[in-house]
Amino acid sequence: MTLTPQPSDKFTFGLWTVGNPGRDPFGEPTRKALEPTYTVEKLAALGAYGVSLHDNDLVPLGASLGERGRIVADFKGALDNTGLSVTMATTNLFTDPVFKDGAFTSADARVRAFALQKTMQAMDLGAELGAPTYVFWGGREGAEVDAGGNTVDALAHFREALNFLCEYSQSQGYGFRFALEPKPNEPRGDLYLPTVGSALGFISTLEKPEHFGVNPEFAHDTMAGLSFPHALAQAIDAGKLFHVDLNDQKPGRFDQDLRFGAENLKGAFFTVKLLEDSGYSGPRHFDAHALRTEDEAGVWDFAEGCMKTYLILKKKARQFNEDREIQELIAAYKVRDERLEGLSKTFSRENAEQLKDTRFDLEALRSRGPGLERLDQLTVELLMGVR
Ligand SMILES: [Mn+2]
Repeated sequence: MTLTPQPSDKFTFGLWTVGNPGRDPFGEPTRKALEPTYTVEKLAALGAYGVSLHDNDLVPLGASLGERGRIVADFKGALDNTGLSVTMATTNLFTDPVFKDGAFTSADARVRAFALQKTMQAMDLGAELGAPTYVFWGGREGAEVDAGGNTVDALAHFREALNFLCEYSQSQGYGFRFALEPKPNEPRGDLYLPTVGSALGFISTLEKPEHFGVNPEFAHDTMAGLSFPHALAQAIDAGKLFHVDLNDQKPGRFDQDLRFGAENLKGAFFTVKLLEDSGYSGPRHFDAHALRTEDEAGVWDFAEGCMKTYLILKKKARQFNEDREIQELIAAYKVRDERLEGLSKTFSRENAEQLKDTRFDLEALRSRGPGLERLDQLTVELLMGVR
């Protein structure tokens, strides 16, 4: 298996990721902005499959129709020349100060209506570029203070907006699959729908939940001290993994968006293993950026690093699945009992009665060691390359 990325690996990057100029709340940009057409050429040369974009990553806010047409035509030309696809589109509903107190969830009806207008225009752009998936990351959908009494209203407004936009997509024949991207905080003090679980719960309240899934992000769960592989597993279990944002993060920090695998190698390994084992066929999308210290060469090192680490971990996941000792330990860990599994799988009065009459050897259950120390050490050795 080669460690050189191929389009068939389905690696994708947001224009805003490699295009991140290194601005932070305390400092000015450290790099020049990259032209979208140049970004497409560079990513294609590195073996990427596609790009994703916010409306304003490509078309600046306030551009005339003529300017928009020229920019989109140039961009399409770069896509055609390189064979790259646009795999996901989204709306920037966070940079403009108009969204300082929310977009879809703003307490101001005029802001909510403008957010719908801007999103419909961004969906038109995404459809024109052939994006199959549309992501909603509510960057400003949250609050610092709850004194305005908007917390319940905000969810109702959010629901109305998503229902409206789903109908818009269908009436236009766009057929987008929508993915909600949860995040606990930043840039707002507290964001609504902070976790994968809250997004999944919210989706079930929408008019057409079948068109909505989630776009979990490694850094977002990690910021809150949660396990990303567990969040990912819940999305897979619900059949709602529509897209995924890969990066890395130290827990308890600001949103670092580090290179995939840069910090938590075990978390990255189990993320890749889950994606590969589950049969997820969507883009492996990197939503991260190079360190602010870097120049443009560092940006491409960052992009290459994300993909290479994924491929190494994919190889390791295969090795894990083929490692006889590891698989024997897993088989021993997952204790089977045909009779009890038969009784507990589905309820019947008879099964319930038999279960109530069953005597369990609790001393044996209490004293049994499941062998996780050995199994985890073998995993670590495998990741360190000595297995
Ligand atoms: Mn993201």
